[in-house]
Amino acid sequence: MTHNVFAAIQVNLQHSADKRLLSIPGGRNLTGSDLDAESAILSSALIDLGLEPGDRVSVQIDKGWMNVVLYLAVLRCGAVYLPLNSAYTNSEIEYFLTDAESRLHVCVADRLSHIESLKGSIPSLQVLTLDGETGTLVDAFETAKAACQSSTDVVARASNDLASIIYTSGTTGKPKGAMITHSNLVANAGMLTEAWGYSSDDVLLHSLPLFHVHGLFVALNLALMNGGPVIMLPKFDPEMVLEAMPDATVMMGVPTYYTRLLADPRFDRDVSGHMRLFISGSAPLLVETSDEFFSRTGQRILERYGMTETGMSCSNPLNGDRRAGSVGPPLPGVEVRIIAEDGSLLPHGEIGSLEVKGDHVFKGYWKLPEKTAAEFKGDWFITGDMATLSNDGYISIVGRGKDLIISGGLNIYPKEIEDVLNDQEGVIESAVVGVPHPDFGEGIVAILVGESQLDTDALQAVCREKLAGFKLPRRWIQLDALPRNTMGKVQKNLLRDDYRDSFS
Ligand code: MCA
Ligand code: AMP
Repeated sequence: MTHNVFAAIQVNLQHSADKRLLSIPGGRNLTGSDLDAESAILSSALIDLGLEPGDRVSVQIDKGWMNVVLYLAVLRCGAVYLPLNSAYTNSEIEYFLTDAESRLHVCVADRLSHIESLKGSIPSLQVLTLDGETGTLVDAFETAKAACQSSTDVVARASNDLASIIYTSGTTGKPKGAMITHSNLVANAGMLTEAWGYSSDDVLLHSLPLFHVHGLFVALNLALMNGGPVIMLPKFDPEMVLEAMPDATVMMGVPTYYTRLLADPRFDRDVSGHMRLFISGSAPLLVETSDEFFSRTGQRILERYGMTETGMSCSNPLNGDRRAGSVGPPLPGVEVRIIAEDGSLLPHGEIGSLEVKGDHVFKGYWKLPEKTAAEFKGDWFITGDMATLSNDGYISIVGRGKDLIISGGLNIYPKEIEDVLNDQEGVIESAVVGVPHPDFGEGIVAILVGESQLDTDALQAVCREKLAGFKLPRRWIQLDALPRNTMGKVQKNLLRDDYRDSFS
């Protein structure tokens, strides 16, 4: 028996052979049998290129149906899918490909020459391009199709074998590759199916990117594992979302999606009337947003909580009390506990470090056994989030033990930006903080100490060259010194208080 997660998806593709499972408005519609057949062809093409089970396939492309076929083909041939945010700059990409020892990289044609230049340091690297429906990946697909190379086999994988590596940043050092196994994905989709009553009758409105756990494993996997149709938009755009909504039943998004929908007066009970479930996660959903959404639509957004390393761990109930400000009880099969600084278990209501345990928890960080060991206590994974557990079993995330900014659902570790700034001439030191932002939840402020008056335009330009656009500070402050406590540690809480109105 194989534990390849693709096998679990394939059963549903075959049950829904003639059903339209993936629709791109204004573009292609693919049935279950299309997805099965085309992933078989592309999987043969990948094997033909020399790809072996366990090889890493890194992918930085635009969202589209071919992205879905590629994802399925990579799983099918037993390789490891490594999605990358299309906003990452060339220097960010270089680190991921080198660290992961990528065997195949799929990118847009514009990035090709840079990736080709990495072949000297990553000898086994091959590169294919994909721009919408054209590129050398499509050529490889067509060649395999013409040669009738479409092995229907799904390459056998053990439950603990890797299905994916997704990089996540950290408070110290370089981003770490979270190793996600086939059984992690099957387990998490099973939990969510049960918790959210997901079925083949559901139609998912998919506007999230396909390069994070949220859009790929929570949204897409859940729908495909249930044989449920997906309406896939290229990105979150309120106009397109409002148009597709009357045909959908479930939507998943980060809080920014919901605040942007609420900002549109056309979003009302009529447009949302066909929907059975709106789900929010990746960042805290403000109680005001939840309440405003409820009064506008008559529906309470269901908030859930998870991480790249764990997939989803907690969710408000489908039936029962969906509590604004809480992420609900643990999902079926998940255990949670709240731990004090001294390692003891805390009673209900007290704030402590949230730890989780279950079949959804990842295998560890790629090539980093010490970091992995440091973040586990036996089978318990230390999330780095601060939380409380109520008497009736609801978790509330009340803060972060880690120095992290979440902007529009994207995680940003200040250290990465501070490292770039501190390297610049004239900068003595810097502190980067997140403060309330009406659209993104949190916005980035850089506070600098310089030898003389600093040229913030020049600093902005350097950041833009080295860091993805969503990591750029949008407000710049220069001080004579950073506030420090008696231990010499920068007091970021004071800076956050001082500049909290920067975006209001
Ligand atoms: C884009 N920009 C941003 C962000 N996104 N700035 C701050 N925060 C952001 N999130 C900047 C760009 O650099 C650019 O600036 C300008 O905004 C316009 O870019 P564009 O791409 O057009 O922006 P947008 O379409 O308005 O995108 C905003 C968005 C998007 C819709 C909120 O970021 C998004 O879809 N976020 C969801 C991310 C997600 O899937 N998160 C899940 C990960 P400039 O012009 O100056 O360059 S967390 C996860 O998976 C865990 C497991 C979980 O719990 O879910
Ligand atoms: P990532 O590392 O990108 O997977 O992001 C995971 C982090 O996002 C978690 O550790 C939390 O800090 C945060 N997060 C995810 N969902 C929620 C939520 N519903 N409420 C508050 N924070 C969340």
